[in-house]
Amino acid sequence: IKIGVYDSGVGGLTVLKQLLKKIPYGIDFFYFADTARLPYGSKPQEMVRGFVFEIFDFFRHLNVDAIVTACNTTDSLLTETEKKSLWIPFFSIIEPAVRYLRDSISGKNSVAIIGTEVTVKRSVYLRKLIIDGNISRISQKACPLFVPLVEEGLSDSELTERVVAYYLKEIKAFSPDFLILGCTHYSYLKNAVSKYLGNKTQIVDPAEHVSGQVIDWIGEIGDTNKSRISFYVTGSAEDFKRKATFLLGSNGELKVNHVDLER
Ligand code: DGN
Repeated sequence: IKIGVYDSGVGGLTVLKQLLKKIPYGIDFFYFADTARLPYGSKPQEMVRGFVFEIFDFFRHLNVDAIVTACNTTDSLLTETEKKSLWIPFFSIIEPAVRYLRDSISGKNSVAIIGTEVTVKRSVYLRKLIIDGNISRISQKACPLFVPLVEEGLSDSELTERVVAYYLKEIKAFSPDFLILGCTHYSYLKNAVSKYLGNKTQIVDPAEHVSGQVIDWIGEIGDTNKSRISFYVTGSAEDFKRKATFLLGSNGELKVNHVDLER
């Protein structure tokens, strides 16, 4: 079984890591990172929609059997109809996190969402939680500097702590019961964010909720070979290899290929 996973950069590795942990056998994972065109979250919506359909075309050439989005920004930009009418199953990152919250909290709870500018503008989490989850105490905030900080390897720096305080000041005052990390890059900032917000706020990482539906779709796996990963990046392969080796905590040599999408 071949599964395509994509993001603009290293953020989606958090999703890949979860998938590998929960489906360690029998899968060929293809991880695509559009590093040459990162960040997605601050670019015009039509432009990013164009990028994502190019990525889907690339996955079509690789003959993947399903696509898992590891990018909230592009998940927010696609309509339900577009997701359903792809030639293979498409797994959303937003949907499972919303379901988790809907099932585990009551309308009395408060929720905050952080994400890229596009994700916040599209407000998919917000709308779904209000409509499906009956949540009325809800707020959201775009944190555009978070993605570059993570890409630069600065997740655990003092600079990040200051940027976290700068963006999350109002959210801290709102003191939500739950905070959704609505961008896969933000998983790397979990420590800094929870240190700033304090114990009252439970952090929800959507990357941890994606694998369930994928596992249901796969069903029984007869193949006992370890799952394999191939990486494809539009920017520097060397640079990505270095970052991904560190972030995945990998001790083997990662196979990273450079690709040009504008064929
Ligand atoms: N990691 C992506 C997300 O989950 O939205 C976006 C990163 C970016 O390109 N800004």
